[in-house]
Amino acid sequence: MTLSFTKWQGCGNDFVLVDARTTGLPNDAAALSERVCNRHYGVGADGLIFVLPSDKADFRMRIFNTDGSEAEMCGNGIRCFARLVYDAGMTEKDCFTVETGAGILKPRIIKEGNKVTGIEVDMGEPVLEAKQIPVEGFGERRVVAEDIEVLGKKYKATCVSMGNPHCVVFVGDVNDVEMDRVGPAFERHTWFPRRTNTEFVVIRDRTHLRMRVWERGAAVTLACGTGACASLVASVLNGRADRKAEVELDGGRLMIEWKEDNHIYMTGPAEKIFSGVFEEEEHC
Ligand code: ZDR
Repeated sequence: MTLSFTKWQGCGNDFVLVDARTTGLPNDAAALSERVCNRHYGVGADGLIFVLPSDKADFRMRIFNTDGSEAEMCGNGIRCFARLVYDAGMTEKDCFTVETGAGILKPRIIKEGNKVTGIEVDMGEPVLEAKQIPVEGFGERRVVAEDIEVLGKKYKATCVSMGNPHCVVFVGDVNDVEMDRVGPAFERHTWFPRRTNTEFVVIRDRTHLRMRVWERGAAVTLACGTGACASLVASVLNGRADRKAEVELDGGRLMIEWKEDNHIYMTGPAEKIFSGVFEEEEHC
C-alpha cells in the first residue's frame, strides 16, 4: 500500500494531508490514521486529513484523529487544507467553500503581493445548547460557568461546540495543570457522551488569552483552532474578554473574532513541512 501525502502544520498542530479527490476515502481510513499519525512507526502527526470532492461545496474535508476516531472539524487543519488546495492549484479562487462536519465553511487566502501570509476562515456559528454540543444533564440550556468535578477537583466549565465539542475552564496558571492526567479525565467525563476537547485558559487581558489544550482522540497538542474559537466564545459569555482577541497557544498565535452576525473568524498561519510517500509492506 502506498499513499502520497504532504505534511503541514498550523501553530505546531501537525497533519498529514492526502488528495483523495479521485480515489475517494480509503476503506480503512480510521486504522490508517492510527498508523500514519504514529510518531515512531508512522509519519507522525496530530491527525490525517483527506481532500475529497463535494456536491455542496468546492471541496470536502474529513479528518481522523490519532486514535482513529473521526472529528467533525479541525480549525488548524482547515487552514492547512485551504493552503494545500490553493498552492497545488486545485482551485484558482482565493476564497472558497469546504464541506465539513460543522457545515460549509469558508477559508480565504491572505496575501501580500504573491506571498501567502495567512489564512482566514469563517468558522460559522458556535453552538451553545447543551444537547447539541453534546453535554448531558442540561437539556437545551447553555453551560456557562457550571461546576464540574474532575479527579476530585472542582472547575467552572463553559461548553461550546464549533462542530466538535469543547469544554473551556479558566485557570490561574496554565503551567500548573497536569494536562496528561486531567485532560483524559475531562475527555471521558460522564457529561460528554461524544467525549470532549478541553481548553485551559488564562485571561491576560480583554484582548489576550493564553490557552493549552487536551485534544479528544489525540492528547496534548501545541494548538487547537476550534479550541481557540471556543475559548474566545467562553470568555465573552463569562464577561471576561472582548469579541476580538489574540489567543496564545504553545505553538503560536491565532486571531479570533466573534462578529455581530454570530460568525466566528479565525486567522492564522499554515505551512507545508514536506511531501512524501507512505509505503506499507504486508505484515508477515
Ligand atoms: C483541535 C483541532 N486540532 C483544531 O485545530 O481544531 C481539532 C482536531 C479534532 C479534535 N481532536 C476533535 O474534535 O476530536
